[in-house]
Amino acid sequence: MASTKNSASTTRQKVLKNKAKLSTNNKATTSTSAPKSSKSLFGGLSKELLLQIHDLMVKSRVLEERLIKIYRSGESYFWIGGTGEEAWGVCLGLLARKGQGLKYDFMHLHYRCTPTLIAMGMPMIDSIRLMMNRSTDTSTGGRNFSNHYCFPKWNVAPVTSPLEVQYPIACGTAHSQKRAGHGAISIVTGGDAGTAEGDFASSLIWSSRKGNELPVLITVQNNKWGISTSYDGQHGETHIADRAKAFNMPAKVINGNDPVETYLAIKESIDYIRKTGKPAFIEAHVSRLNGHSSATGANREPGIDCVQQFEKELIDAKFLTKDQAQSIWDKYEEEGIRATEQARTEPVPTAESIWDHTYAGSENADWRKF
Ligand SMILES: Cc1ncc(C[n+]2csc(CCOP(=O)(O)OP(=O)(O)O)c2C)c(N)n1
Ligand SMILES: [Mg+2]
Repeated sequence: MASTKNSASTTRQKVLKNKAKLSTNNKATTSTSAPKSSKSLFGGLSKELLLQIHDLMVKSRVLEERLIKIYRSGESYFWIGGTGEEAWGVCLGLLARKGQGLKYDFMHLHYRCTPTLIAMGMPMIDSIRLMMNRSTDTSTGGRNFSNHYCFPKWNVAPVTSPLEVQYPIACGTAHSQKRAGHGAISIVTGGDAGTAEGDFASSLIWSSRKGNELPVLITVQNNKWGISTSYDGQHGETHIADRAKAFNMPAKVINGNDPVETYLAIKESIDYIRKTGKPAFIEAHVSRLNGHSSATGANREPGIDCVQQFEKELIDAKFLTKDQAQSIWDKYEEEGIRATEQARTEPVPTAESIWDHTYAGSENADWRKF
């Protein structure tokens, strides 16, 4: 694991140079310049915030590893999730304006979003109930698989299995938010391979029409893989963010394994969108630490481990001792075990409930009559 302070800050500098390159190519991307505070090791973020980010990253990692254990023990059918996206996802969740309705941000997330929801305050048991298909699962009543969350109370739209449909939907909520005028924005996340879909291209078009720009933060988590297809053979563009430049959006390429760089970049983009009502774009480079999903084994794979890396930086800076760090891991391990034991006692959905929340009662309700 290359996780010294020096290598972390070198990576930050490299990415900031990269961003500078993007912004010199396009006048509209001047807001991509490096935040002043990025010169210092932790970008001027407070110790309290850094420890909060670390705590939530650990919580998210422990939860995902618990979900994989549940899958392996035969208590669930499928795992897909966000190990490797903790730095990115936690910062995003902390920066979103959380609530229900047009005064708050809308979240259109993909299936690696556990860290974002943990940062927004989701208890572990909500994720475990979904994983174990319990009727007590508030997202889907036990009818969808892991990480396919839905929390209307926080404007978290349902995570979809078809890739990228969330991108144009985000333009829809952003349109309503613009009309309402409360300064709330829509935020959309998704993978690199999915950007091949027309829905992604549509979101660039709909969000950036001159005079009709929309307050939407369009993001891509680039882990360089789409199941088993590598990025390099699939993309003619150098950066996915280059595509946003063509639509005159401020576009950043960031190291999404670095929570400090990520926090500062997301904050700058969100501030810009709230102020101008116009879209912004972030491509975050992240790891995919347990492969695509349980379909490929969910085994640990090589890649930068953002949680371990950040923890080492905090310990080196004497913001945290090794013992304190261990007790955070232990605390969440305990919470995960307790939540799993609780979920085991709860029922799965009944056969009749298959008609709940469908067009039951309408002429199209019963497929047997088609
Ligand atoms: C429209 C559509 N096409 C194909 C799939 C099958 N599929 C599921 S995940 C995936 C790979 C997606 O890769 P990427 O967008 O990079 O996201 P990642 O899984 O790497 O986070 C594919 C092709 C799908 N779910 N939806
Ligand atoms: Mg990918």
